Amino acid sequence: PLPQVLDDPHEVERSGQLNVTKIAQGGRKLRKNWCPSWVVLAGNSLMFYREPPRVAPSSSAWGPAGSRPESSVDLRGAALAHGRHLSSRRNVLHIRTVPGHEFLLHSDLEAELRAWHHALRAVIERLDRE
Ligand code: I3S
Repeated sequence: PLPQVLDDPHEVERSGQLNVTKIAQGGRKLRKNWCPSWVVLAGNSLMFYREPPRVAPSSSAWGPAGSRPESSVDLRGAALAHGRHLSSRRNVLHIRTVPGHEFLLHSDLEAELRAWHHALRAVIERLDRE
């Protein structure tokens, strides 16, 4: 199914290149597989694309034109934490969604990861109030 954001476009809160690994699916632990990903935060969704968009990101062009994200998660009720206990890497965030999907997000750039942390926290807090 298409993410809700396509029917009801929200402004992109943040997008950028991160290293991502899923570490659990529906509460079941997975083996780490770090991959670079173009990550987009919009509406109630965090979306993962294989490649960055070919056009400059804007509110109307936030993914590779005409393409769907490789995967997408609903951030309603999600838990956000530092991921330092889950990785030897620096600058890691841990996200756990209500259905028990867990992701680690990593950047070599500390400021970049901090900005993602703030943006994700703001969206999750907004969704908590809705
Ligand atoms: O938490 P882990 O299992 O020590 O994570 C490392 C492993 O997944 C490793 O893969 P193999 O077990 O297939 O060799 C990865 O290459 C590492 O990147 C993982 O650790 P970091 O600390 O990078 O999250």
